[in-house]
Amino acid sequence: MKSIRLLALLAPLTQAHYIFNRLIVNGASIGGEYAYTRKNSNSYMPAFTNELMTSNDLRCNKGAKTGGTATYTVKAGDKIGFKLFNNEFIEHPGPGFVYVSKAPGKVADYDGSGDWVKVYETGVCSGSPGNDGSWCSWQKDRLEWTIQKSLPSGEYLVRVEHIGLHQAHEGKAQFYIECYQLNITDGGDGVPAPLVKIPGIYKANDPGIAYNKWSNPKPYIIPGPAVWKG
Ligand SMILES: *[C@@H]1O[C@H](CO)[C@@H](O)[C@H](O)[C@H]1NC(C)=O
Ligand SMILES: [Cu+2]
Repeated sequence: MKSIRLLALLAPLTQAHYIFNRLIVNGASIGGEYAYTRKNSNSYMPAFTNELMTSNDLRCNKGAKTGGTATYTVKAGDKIGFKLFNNEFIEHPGPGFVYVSKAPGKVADYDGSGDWVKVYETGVCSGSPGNDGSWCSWQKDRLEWTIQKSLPSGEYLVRVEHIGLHQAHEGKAQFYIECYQLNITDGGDGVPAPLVKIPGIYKANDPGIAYNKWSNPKPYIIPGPAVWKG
């Protein structure tokens, strides 16, 4: 009885959480859950602002490790999808991002301590940021990034992130972060910029992190560095 009531309480909350753990390449699903995604100990639970801003966990989430994940080979120009576990949908308002970092050697052994570049972002499509449906990623089952053709070839740590803003006014933005390992071939001779380190991309009081969507929401300012266009 007690446990049933507890489940009923928890179900709507946990259903709203999500994990980006399925690789999609040009519309085709590649491997299963976590085939090329580093597992982390948060699973579908979010990490919160106060845990991440100055922590190495901001790279690939808590408990994500080097060594145990396979790497998939794709081509520059491919459209990469990061699909949610269990055919779920993004049902928190907020922005989405992809950041990449070229590994100095094998990406499987790379901890993400080098330079990163933001290669994709999505924010408000139309309407007020206070309305959940205004966010481009609302009720999508994945974030998608087309690899810039001029991105240099190499093994990359690919970090996908969605930030749920519904509790951000209480200092509790919800971070959903997963890292993929991609071997990108047929790349170009672009010079990705600006280069940033993680942690270091966000501050707790950035207007896009400590955002209040509930009362007279201000125009949303996307946090982090500019996107490299390629
Ligand atoms: C990356 O792709 C190159 C070119 O196809 C290949 O030679 C290399 O073995 C691949 N590396 C990994 C880790 O898959
Ligand atoms: Cu949630």
